[in-house]
This record gives sequence, C-alpha cells and structure tokens, in this order.
Amino acid sequence: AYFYLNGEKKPFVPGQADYQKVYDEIARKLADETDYDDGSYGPVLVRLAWHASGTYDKETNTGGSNGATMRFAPESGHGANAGLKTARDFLEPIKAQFPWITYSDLWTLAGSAAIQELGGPVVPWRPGREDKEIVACTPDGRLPDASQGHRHIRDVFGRMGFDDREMVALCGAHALGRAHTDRSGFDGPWDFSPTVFSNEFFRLLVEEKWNQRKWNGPAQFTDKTTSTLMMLPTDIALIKDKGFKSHVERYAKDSDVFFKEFSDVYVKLLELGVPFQSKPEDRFVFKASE
Ligand code: ZEM
Repeated sequence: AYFYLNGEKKPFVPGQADYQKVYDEIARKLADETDYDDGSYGPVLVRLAWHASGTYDKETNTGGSNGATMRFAPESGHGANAGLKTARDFLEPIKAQFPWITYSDLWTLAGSAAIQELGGPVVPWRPGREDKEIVACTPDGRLPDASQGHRHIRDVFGRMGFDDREMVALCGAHALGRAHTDRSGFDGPWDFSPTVFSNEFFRLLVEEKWNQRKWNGPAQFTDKTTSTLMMLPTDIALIKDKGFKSHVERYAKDSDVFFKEFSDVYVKLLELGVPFQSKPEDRFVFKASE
C-alpha cells in the first residue's frame, strides 16, 4: 500500500494504531449488527479464522492463514466452509475502508477481535500475512469431519502440529455459535450463551448426560435435561478418549486455565505457516471495546 506526501508516492507501513482502527471497526460492526443468529456475527468470524488457518500441513508447509485462499471457488466451495461467505461478506466493508490490510491478516485479526469482544481472553496478534493466488488453494479434506472420532481428531490436528492438550483447548471454541442444518447439516448450539466465550462447552460435556438425538439429520447428541443443546460426535470423542478427557475436566473446573491455554493455542493456530519478519514479542494486544 502507498500514500501520497507532497505529490510523492510513499510506501505506507501500518503500525499498531492502524490495526487497532481495524479492530475498532470490527467491534463497532459487531455491536451494530445484532440481527443475526443468536445476536452476533462473532462466532462465525471465529470459525472463518479457524478454517482459514486449519488447512495447514506441517510436512509440506502448505495451507494455513497465509494466503486467504478461501477467497477462491475451489476452497470456498469445500463442504467444511459452507456458511463462511457470511463471515467474509461481513468483513468486506472493513477491507474497503482499510484497503492496505491483506485479507489473510483481516480474517485472522477478526478472529482475535471476535474472541475478545465476546468476553474471551486477550488474543495477541501480529500482521505479516500475504494473499496468495488461486493455485495456492488447499485440497479438500484438510479440515476435520464432525462425524468422526478420536483418531481422526489426532490425525487432522496432528498434521497441523498440535498435541492433545492443544486439540482439546481449541475445541472449546464450541462455547460459541451453533450448527446450521443448511451449512453442516448439524443443528443447534452447544450451550445456553452462544455469544459469550466461556468454558461452558467443557462443563456441559462433563456434567450433562448426552443422548443420541432421534431425528433424520446426521448423528449428533442432545442434552438429557433440556433437549435444546447439541454435541457433535467429535465433541463426544473428547470425553471418550482418556488422553483428551483429562484436559476437558481441567478446563471444566477452571475457566482461567482454559482462557489462558485457549488464547495461546488460538494465537498459534492463526500463525501456522506464516513467514513473519516480526518476533512473537512484537505481537499487538488490542484494546477491546467498552
Ligand atoms: Zn467447529 N464446527 N469444529 N471449531 N466451530 C462448527 C461450528 C463452529 C468442527 C466442526 O465440524 C464444526 C473447531 C473445531 C471443530 C467453531 C470454531 C471451531 C460446526 C457447525 C461444525 C460441524 C457449522 C455450521 O453448521 O454452521 C470439528 C469437527 C472440529 C474439530 C474436531 C475449532 C478448533 C474452532 C476454533 C478454534 C465455531 C466458532 C463455530 C460456530 C460457527 C457459527 O456460525 O456459529
């Protein structure tokens, strides 16, 4: 990006204050546009940042947030990405307002902003991603399939470079949002406050009794007490597998520990495969809205 000074073209190098302006506009738009789902676009922004990043393959160093290749039809059309156009469209006016930011920085910054604005932990973030061309689109099938079990979770998240503890922490994002029958085919929210970041996903996993839902849709679970909540088969796998369950119990018990460990691993997710010039200690901590 460039700007003009006395008629001369100068390179524009945005700093923390510029990115804070982007953050503030995302926060303002989130606060203004509450006529969607449970009242917030925040959850679907968290999911956009995750799906932009979760294509990473550590062996080939391909995929990941650096590239924003979900702009293009092969990747935007992958089944796992159904519904994420809503999130990309939400951010389009912000991109128009700040044309110097790359889509890949914008989508990840929005994920970090949404976590903070929905009452979650601070998620430090740094710029440096570049948008890539259509040839960099990742093959279909890199994102997890909710109908699978513990082995699949370890395969997919292991390919990104995460350990058991990190996999469980990341799945705690399911405190937010809901499944939509016209997107994934699954249906319902994971807890009673889907627009508030919390450890409720883990508490309910441990304390509630989860039964197979009787319906015509894909196999999913519902809570015995109210029959209004849901768990995906992969969510239930987190309490069926011993290695995962110890972390579920830890996070169910201690919200502070979950917030800290989630923040660390979400930062790591959003940075997979990005060739930063900056150092981790140069990450920005954005000021949340009041
Ligand atoms: Zn999700 N996720 N996810 N996830 N996810 C959905 C919704 C959301 C899996 C999955 O298949 C699904 C992570 C891990 C895994 C969010 C964040 C993160 C939905 C419902 C499905 C089916 C989509 C729909 O119908 O709209 C699987 C199998 C996962 C791992 C095993 C991780 C990691 C996340 C972030 C760190 C969020 C926020 C949502 C809610 C989206 C919304 O629109 O409300």
